[in-house]
Amino acid sequence: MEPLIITVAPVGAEITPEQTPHLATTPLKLGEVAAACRQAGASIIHVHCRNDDGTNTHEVERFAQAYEAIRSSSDLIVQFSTGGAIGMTPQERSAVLQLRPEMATLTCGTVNFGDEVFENSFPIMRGILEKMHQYGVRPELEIFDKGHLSNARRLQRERLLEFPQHIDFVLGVPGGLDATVPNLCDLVGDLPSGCTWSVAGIGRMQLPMAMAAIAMGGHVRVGLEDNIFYSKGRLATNEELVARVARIAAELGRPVATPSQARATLGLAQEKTAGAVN
Ligand code: KMH
Ligand code: ZN
Repeated sequence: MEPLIITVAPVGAEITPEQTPHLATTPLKLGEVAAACRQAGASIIHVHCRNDDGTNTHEVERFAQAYEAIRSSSDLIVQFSTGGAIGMTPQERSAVLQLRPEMATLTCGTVNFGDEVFENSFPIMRGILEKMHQYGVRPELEIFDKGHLSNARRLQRERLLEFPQHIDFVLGVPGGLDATVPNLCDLVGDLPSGCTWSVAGIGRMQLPMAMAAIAMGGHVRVGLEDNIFYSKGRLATNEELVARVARIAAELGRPVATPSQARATLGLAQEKTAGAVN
């Protein structure tokens, strides 16, 4: 099996500083988290930004500062969120693509999100994809529900998307598909040929989904965006969550990928960056 690509999603848009002291609210802190997670075995960082007070922001300037901080402290693959936070406009969510990150997420359909709705209509998806093409940004397709794969195939028929792609299954969002092994197997069996995939289990399903992905030959996303606990009642740091997956993967005979190996697996250009560990 290929080396394991671990994506760390350290911030997200849902958790608050009141819930955990480990939320990186500034670009400087995000740079520190990136370095620690790189040491622990991560090769991709999925980026959301906050203001100093912990509120959400998708301002281009803040993302530029975060990008610089991450780049000066690590050689991680930088993947921006275009999902943002519920209530942000598609324009706000996608403006950060002008910074030309190596990758960015594209959620492939609308989904209930707790009591709210995470809106990704076809016009919204097309608009984001067009900007990705304009700025040369590689998408990671975020799949919260089975129908999202059908939507991705429709975008392919419209010639806005080519397969194979890298896919991230986000399972266990209240309103999306449950994080179960049968659901994961079903999704993987439905992938267009040649796609690589990772899974992000929400809450206490983060670790079981990661274990299943390691065994199945997939890749893993962990981090406080999806789960703030290491174990019941014990708050986690991002690097602890990454290190645990790397440790278990090693026991199962899957070493973790360096960012350079992950770039090769995903077909991304190799970058010369500061802060490389090896
Ligand atoms: N915060 C969620 C509403 C993404 O980053 O692309 C959307 C999200 C997906 O986190
Ligand atoms: Zn996200």
